[in-house]
Order: sequence, then C-alpha cells, then structure tokens
Amino acid sequence: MDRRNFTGKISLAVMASVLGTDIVFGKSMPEGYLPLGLQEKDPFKLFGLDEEMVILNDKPWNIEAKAHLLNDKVTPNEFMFIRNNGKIPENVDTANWTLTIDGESVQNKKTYTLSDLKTKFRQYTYQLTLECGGNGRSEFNPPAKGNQWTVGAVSCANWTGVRLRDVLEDSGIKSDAVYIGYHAADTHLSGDPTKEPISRGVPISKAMQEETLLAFQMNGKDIPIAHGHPLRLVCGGWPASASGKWINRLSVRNKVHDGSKMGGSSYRVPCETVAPGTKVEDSNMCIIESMPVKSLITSPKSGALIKMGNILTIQGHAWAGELEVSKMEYSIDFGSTWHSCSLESPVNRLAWQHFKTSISFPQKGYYEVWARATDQTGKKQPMVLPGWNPKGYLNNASHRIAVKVV
Ligand SMILES: Nc1nc2c(c(=O)[nH]1)N[C@H]1C(S)=C(S)[C@@H](COP(=O)(O)O)O[C@H]1N2
Ligand SMILES: [Mo]
Repeated sequence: MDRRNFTGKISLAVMASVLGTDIVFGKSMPEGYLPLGLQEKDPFKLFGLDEEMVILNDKPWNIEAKAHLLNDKVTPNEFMFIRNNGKIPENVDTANWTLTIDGESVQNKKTYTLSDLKTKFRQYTYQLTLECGGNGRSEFNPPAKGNQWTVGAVSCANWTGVRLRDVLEDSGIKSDAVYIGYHAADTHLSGDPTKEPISRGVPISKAMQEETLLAFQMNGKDIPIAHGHPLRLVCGGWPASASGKWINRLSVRNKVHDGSKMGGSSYRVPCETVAPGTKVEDSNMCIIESMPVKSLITSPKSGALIKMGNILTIQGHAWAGELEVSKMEYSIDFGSTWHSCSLESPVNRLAWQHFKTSISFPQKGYYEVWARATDQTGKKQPMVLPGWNPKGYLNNASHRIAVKVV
C-alpha cells in the first residue's frame, strides 16, 4: 500500500483492522496522519503474516503458504494465502458500508447496512475450504501465465456471517434468476475507475446453499482487510475467485453473470480435454464450478530425516469441492502400492478433512511419500498433471514429500 494514497483517506476502523487492534486515542490523531505502524511496507507486518509465507507478486499482492505451514486443522490468519486481482481498497468506512442487492431478477432492489445484515438475519459459522483455481499452476507445461502458485493457495478458516439465501429471499428473487454476480470495492490496477478487477459469481443453486455466506468474521474476528473486510462472499468448495471480497453490491442475474473475469480463459477450462498448447474457442470453454479432489501432506516438511527403525507419522488435509473425500491413501514406492490413512469426517459440509498415518520404512535410503485422495464418487487424484488448460487451473496431482531414512 502506498503511503500517499493512505494519507487522509483511510478511516480509523480500517487502520485498526490493519494494525489488528484499536488505536486507543485515534480520535485525537491529526487529520491525514499515518500512524507509524502503517508506514510499514513489509507485507508480513502489513498483513500479519508468518515470515515463511511466500510473496509471488506485490502488484497486486499475491502470497502463498508452504505445505508445512498449513498443518493446523483451521487455518490461522498468518498462514492464509492472499490472492488479489486489483488494489486492496484503502478507504473502507465500515460504519457507512452498504450492500445493495439489485439485478434483473430481484423483486425489490434493497440496500443493507452491515448492522442491518447482522441484526436482521441469523448468523452461522462454518469451516469452508477456499482454494484458488490456479493453485498448482507452477507445474504446468507449457507454462501458464499468472501467479506461479505451488501448493499453498488453499485455506480452511472459520467464516461467520449470514446466509446469502436469507438475504436473497428478503429481497425477493424472481423465478427467472440464474446467477448472482458480485461487485466490490477493490480498484483496477490500471487506475481506471470504470474497470472492475474482478466481478464473478455463482449459479443460484450454489448461492442458495446453506453454507454460502455473506461473512463479516474470519476465525472469530473481523475479517482482515486483505481477505475482504468488512464483507465478503464465501462459496466453499468452488474456485475461491467466486468468493468476492469487499463486496458492496450483488446482482441477481437472469443470465450467467458477465462481469470481469467471467469470460475467455478466466476461471474457465476447455469443456473437453485438449492436447497441451491447443488454442480453444471461447464457446468450448466452461466455467469452473466445484473444485476437484485433492490433498496436502502438511507434516512433516518435505526433506524430513528419520532414523531407521523409527516410525514416521504423516498428516494433512483432503478436500473435494462440493463432495466429501471417502478414502485417503499413501505410497512410498512411487505409486506401485497404496496403503490407507485414517481420515476424519468434515466438521461441516465443504470443510477439508484431516488424515493421518504411521509409516515404517524397510531400509535406509531416499523415499518419497505420495498422498492420494478419492472422492465419494470414486474419483482419485491423478499422479501427474491433469488436463492441460490455457490458464493452468485445477492441478490436483498427488502431493509428495521427500524423506530420508538414515
Ligand atoms: N473483490 C475481490 N474479490 C476476490 C478477489 C479479488 O481480487 N477481488 N480475488 C479472488 C480470488 S481469485 C481468490 S483465489 C480469493 C482469495 O481469497 P483470499 O485472498 O482471502 O485468500 O479471493 C477472490 N475474491
Ligand atoms: Mo483465485
């Protein structure tokens, strides 16, 4: 964030949210004064991130976790990936923030303040898995343009808010409603105020699910600014691009939403598998919906050393978009034989599941532990890169760690 843009425009509430605590005598600060704590450009301090998080891009900010940082059952704020398409809004005024529900297929266009949302509707908390559609992009060949995410653009935090369904029902949706599209307060990198960095959405059926939230809290506190303070949409199990941050308007559409990054090769893949590098017509590209089955070994860290005769415990998470993961396996012989891990049920639908197992190795030497999840329909993670697509989405290949037995 740029000091010049900060000064004078930023509200006390936003400063407090970036600092992670109230500014006790904030009302006495001279107008336009930027507290020292915010003159910091260090993204780790700015976003309260662990120093091991990896910065992929600073314009806009895109930051991922390493596998071993994601070992917690519920992802803490400091290990949560940050993915931005534009500039994080700087003048968020929580007291005057509103959400407008409009669009062709709404009966009554309505505007809610945050306190309307909080008081008028029942609140729910769910653990929801959010994975960037481009997570794993760095492995594609030929390479795909965009942030070179490895494995760490996934999180499962606790989200608290109201059901989108309850708010949509309050505004009244018409029977011809097809899709909802979000609009948000972040700004386009070009500086052009008429352009939206991203404006995506989901079909009505996904919007109406119990777990689809208009959230104002993450992990029990106000959502951090980088993750969408003061209001974000959370559509667990779908590419996280559907979960609009800083939202101030939701349009109920009578057609598939046509906002920024809904068309072309954005968050879309060839409807049928194509050979790597193929040019695919727009009309043969399909919007990514539920994310595919995937897993991550979060402990130990790749490169672990263990003593011959000792048992290695591995653990991690598995998820499968809208589906449940029904089986978790590992291999230490490059996929020739597979053995099962214990797997917990999700705490709620769309939350990732935790696996664990103990492994003993036959002799000293170099090994790889490969992990493979199977979803409830029997679909397994592939061993190698799945179907190539122009933007490098949906790489759910088996995760692996190196282990040396000495
Ligand atoms: N307004 C807005 N919402 C957004 C984005 C954005 O750039 N602007 N990025 C999307 C993408 S592509 C992802 S992967 C997730 C990332 O959420 P996070 O930064 O909270 O992890 O936010 C989504 N929501
Ligand atoms: Mo994303």
